[in-house]
Amino acid sequence: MIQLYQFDPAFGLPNASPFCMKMETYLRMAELPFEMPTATLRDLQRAPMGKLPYIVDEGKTLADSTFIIEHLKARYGDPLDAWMDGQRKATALAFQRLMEENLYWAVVYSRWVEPEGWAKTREAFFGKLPPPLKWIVPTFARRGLVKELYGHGMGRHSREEIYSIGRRDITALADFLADKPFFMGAMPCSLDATAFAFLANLLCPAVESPLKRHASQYPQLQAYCQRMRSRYYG
Ligand SMILES: N[C@@H](CCC(=O)N[C@@H](CS)C(=O)NCC(=O)O)C(=O)O
Repeated sequence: MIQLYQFDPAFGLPNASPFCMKMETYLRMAELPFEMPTATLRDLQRAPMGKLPYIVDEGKTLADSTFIIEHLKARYGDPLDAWMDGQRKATALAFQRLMEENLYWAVVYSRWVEPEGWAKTREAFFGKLPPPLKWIVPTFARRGLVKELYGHGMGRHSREEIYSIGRRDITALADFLADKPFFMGAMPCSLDATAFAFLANLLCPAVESPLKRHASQYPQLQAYCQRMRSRYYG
């Protein structure tokens, strides 16, 4: 059986990491049996790319949610995306990139740099570590992410600019979803795994941020998250 290594659930969500939640949601949507061994700090250190999620499938370790999904499609079939034509697939890829390569960094800023977000993030990701690790590891992890944020480019913007970039992404998602049940129309597809993971993380009651306040203005985003949650995590 597939083993999925990810962080523990937090913030009342299946996962506070959008990439981990995307992976778990995809497995549920594709109805692939999987188990989740409790991930430890050692699992993170063992992760092939130093990040979670990763999976072990019949002895093979695979990292990166998108590469993992490609592997699963090749091995077990593609029940979610096979119905889409090239144009739909291209649009889905563009929205996936919007969330994973751009909006993600605005979320990182709100959670890892802003003091209020950091207090919650620290507890969610490191609260269960034994002392002295729970005092040391968060500081290094935060330092690393601030560096990555700067390397990506998002971290070079002012606070107001970062939230303005994030707000535009959220508006684009809300306008594109509009009154459709799923992102690409009447049928769910793998983009919904990413979208649900990101939107549920943005809207979760546990963490306040300007991004959350903006997303909350769109009832279709709230309704979408409720729909996805009851359909796949019910
Ligand atoms: N492209 C990767 C991104 C995974 C990722 O960024 N995971 C974060 C959590 S959201 C992580 O494990 N960070 C730990 C670290 O950077 O040390 C994917 O799609 O799986």
